[in-house]
This record gives sequence, structure tokens and C-alpha cells, in this order.
Amino acid sequence: VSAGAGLAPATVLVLGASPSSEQLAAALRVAAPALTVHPFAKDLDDATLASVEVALMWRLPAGLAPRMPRLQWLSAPAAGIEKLLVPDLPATVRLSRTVDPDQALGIAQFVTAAVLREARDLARYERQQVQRDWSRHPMAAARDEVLVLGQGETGRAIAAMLGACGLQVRGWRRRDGVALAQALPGARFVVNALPLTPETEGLLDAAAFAAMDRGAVLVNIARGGHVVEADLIAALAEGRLTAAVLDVQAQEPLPPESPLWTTPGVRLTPHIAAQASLSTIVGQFLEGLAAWQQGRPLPREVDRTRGY
Ligand code: OXD
Repeated sequence: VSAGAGLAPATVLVLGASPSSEQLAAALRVAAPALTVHPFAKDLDDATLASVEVALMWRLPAGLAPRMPRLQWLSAPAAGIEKLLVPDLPATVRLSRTVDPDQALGIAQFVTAAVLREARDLARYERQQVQRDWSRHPMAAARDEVLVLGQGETGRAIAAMLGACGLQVRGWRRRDGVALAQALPGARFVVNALPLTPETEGLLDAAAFAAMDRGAVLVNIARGGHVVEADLIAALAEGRLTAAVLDVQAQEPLPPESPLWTTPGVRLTPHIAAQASLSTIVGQFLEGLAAWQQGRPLPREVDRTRGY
């Protein structure tokens, strides 16, 4: 990453998950020797925190923001920034995020695989193989209707790929003012790619499931907080939904006692649909830092009032 060459000194706090804080800090130190980089640790002392001017973090631990009075710019190593919009983050701190085109591509591939697996009934043949059963159930090419919730980079990449696969794709976003319950009917697949904000939290609830076509499939690659999980479990039990592909859950890691593990129709993955790569995170952070230091507009800045 060459973007770090002309930077002025700055003190940076880093808190990652995958890549880890240590991986992010090491990559930043190599790319931008002018920076003083502190990986987050629970026992960082007040003087260190008070020196932090910019931060690369995916979440803000409770009580940390007030201990960083010099913090002016906060960038997320992820597309989702909801864990940074904590009440004690001063309104003057500006916020950016990482938007990796390869992450959108990876998520679109994950969603396409998940949708086609259901649309082409591949699970049936996995079950048949166990029985050494060679029965054929011919079907026409899948042209099912898909509703994609969210029209950001991720939602658009998903829609384009599913459309190229022959599915009939519609989009929905809150901003257009159409009620979700009006958009849901007719779709066999509902794919959630919304940002998590106070307006979208719990949007996929009993009322939404009741508005979906009987037998619909939910695919969630956004945030677990969009789904009222108890309502989803009830909708699957009633047969209103036939399946729910959940790459994200309200509580991550998903606790062993969660009923989602064993609910028929739930297909779980541990938040792996795709992530921003280390080089994109570091490159976009340094690009943003240069813009901030030079007083230019911040790339990928988040509108804090909107929440994305
Ligand atoms: C993201 C994620 O928000 O990885 O980028 O979930």
C-alpha cells in the first residue's frame, strides 16, 4: 500500500476482528511509518487513549469514547458501522467506512449460491445420496422472483448477479416510501442487504413474514438485528417460510443454546459471506486519513444522522 507515504504523524487506535487488531496495526505501521499505532487492549492507559486522534475500529467498547477527547475521525474496517454509533460518541467525530468491491462480489456469490441451492432443490439430492436413491425430479430453469432489501453497494451487486442467473429481481429501500409489507408479496426469495439503523432494526418480524408469499425463503447477509428471531422460528414452524439462510445472527458468536441451530429450514453460517480484505481496509483508511489531514472531503463518509 503506497497511500501512506505522504502522511503527517498521527496517533491511531485500531480495533479489528477479522483481520485482527494486531494484523491491522502491523499493516498500518509498514504502510505509513509516520503513524503511531496502538492496537486496542482493555488495559490501555488514559494517557495513551487521550493521545488518539483517529481510529480504525469496527466497534466502540462502552465508555471508551469519552476517554479519547482528541478523537476527530473514526473509520470502520467494515461496511456496517452500527456498532460505532454509540450514544457517547461526540457529534463532532466524523465517521467513514470501508467499501470493498470484492466484498460485495463475495457476498453476491454467497447469496447466489444460497438462492440457487434452494431454487434448484439441491438439498433433495443430498438427502437422496445418503439413501443411494437415483430418482430424478426434472425442473425448468429457475426464474423465481427475488426481492432485494437495500440498494447500497452490496444490494446492487446481489441484484446484478441474481439477474444474470435468470432470476426476476426487484429492489426495495426505505427511502422510496413504499411500505415493506407492500413490496414483499410475490417474491419467493427475500434477500436482506440493509444497513442496521434504528429504523431497520427488527424490520423482519411477524408482520413481515405474514406479508411474504407462503413458502418464501429469507436470506440474511446484513445484520442479525434486522430479524426478530423468535418470529422467524414461528414462521418456519408454521410453514409460512420454507427456509432461512442466516449468515448473521442477533448474537454472534451464536450461543450453543440458540434454538436457531436446530430449527428445521434454518441454514446457518458464521458471518462468512465476505469481508473487506486487509489491503482494501488499510488502503482506504490511509486514503481517508490523507483527505482528513489535508481538509479534503472524506471518501466513504457516513451520514451520522442517517446511520449509513
Ligand atoms: C461488514 C461485515 O459490515 O463484514 O462489512 O459484516
